[in-house]
Amino acid sequence: MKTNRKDFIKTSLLAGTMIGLGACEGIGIPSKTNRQTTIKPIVISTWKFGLKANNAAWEILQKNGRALDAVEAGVKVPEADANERSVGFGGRPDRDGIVTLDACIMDDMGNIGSVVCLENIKHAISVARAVMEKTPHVMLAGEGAYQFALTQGFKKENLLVADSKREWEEWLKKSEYKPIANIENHDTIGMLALDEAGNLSGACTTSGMAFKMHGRVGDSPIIGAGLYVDNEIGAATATGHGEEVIRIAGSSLVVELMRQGRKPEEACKEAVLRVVKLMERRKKNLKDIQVGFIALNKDGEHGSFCVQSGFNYALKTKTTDALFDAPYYLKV
Ligand code: SD4
Repeated sequence: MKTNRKDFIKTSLLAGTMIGLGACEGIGIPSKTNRQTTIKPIVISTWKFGLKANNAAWEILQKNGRALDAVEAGVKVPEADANERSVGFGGRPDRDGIVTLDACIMDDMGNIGSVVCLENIKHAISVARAVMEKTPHVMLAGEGAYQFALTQGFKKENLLVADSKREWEEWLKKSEYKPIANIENHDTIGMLALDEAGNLSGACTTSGMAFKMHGRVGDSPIIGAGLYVDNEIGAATATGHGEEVIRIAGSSLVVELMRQGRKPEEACKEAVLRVVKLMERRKKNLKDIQVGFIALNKDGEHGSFCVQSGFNYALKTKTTDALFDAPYYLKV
């Protein structure tokens, strides 16, 4: 089910009314009333592939499983899908024709793990989790990450599918790096979950911007940029042009804004306004980029905001399983 912005506002207003009765999911724009009950479990994730990913996460959440296990299982769905051309197996390559993956994971205890520029391993998120749980470090890069993955039993696989190879060969004819907002499908899955026990976790995984320079790292594997979780406050994750997300330490900022009292959508909006401000200061054209945030607070309220139309996110609770268009800044 896809919900457009108009329906989203309608639903949000209805939700705002129902929160007062203590009976609703608190969708979208926050209520002014105090929430009586926390919505849990709940899972949200970026883009349309989030719908299927949420279902996998839900399998765990509905059995009172940990949010950490849920987000890992959830994002593994697009990672394994060759038709999802922006994450894991089937992801688009860099300009040298090499698929390199970035991923990170964070739990309710402040444990973190991340891999950057990982090659030939499909489930980058599980390698990130292994970094978190089995090493004294929080981030492994490139060859070191790959060698570590092999020691943990991950199998070497060719991640470059025929369609991606063809697109890359086509791209080489002009070799112009001009990522177009929402168009090149350079999407990332970021997922946030609150489990029945009231604990939050998040995961983020991507093949990054198509035709990036070899060695380029985006926001997605950087804790604080592509993902942040504070189990006392809430969690946030980002998608879009990673350079702009890193510039404002995006996901950490969203969580800090929630700590200061902003509802999830307000916090996401304020972070997007920071992106806008720094784009304007640098005299860059906002139309050339997309940045979207999603956020989930400790009460199970969620929200989203992005630079321009086109970004959507998936929500799953006991009563809702839907895709929503995120509200956006750029109206023309
Ligand atoms: C990156 N943020 O590598 C990722 C890409 C993405 O929608 O999310 N695109 O910069």
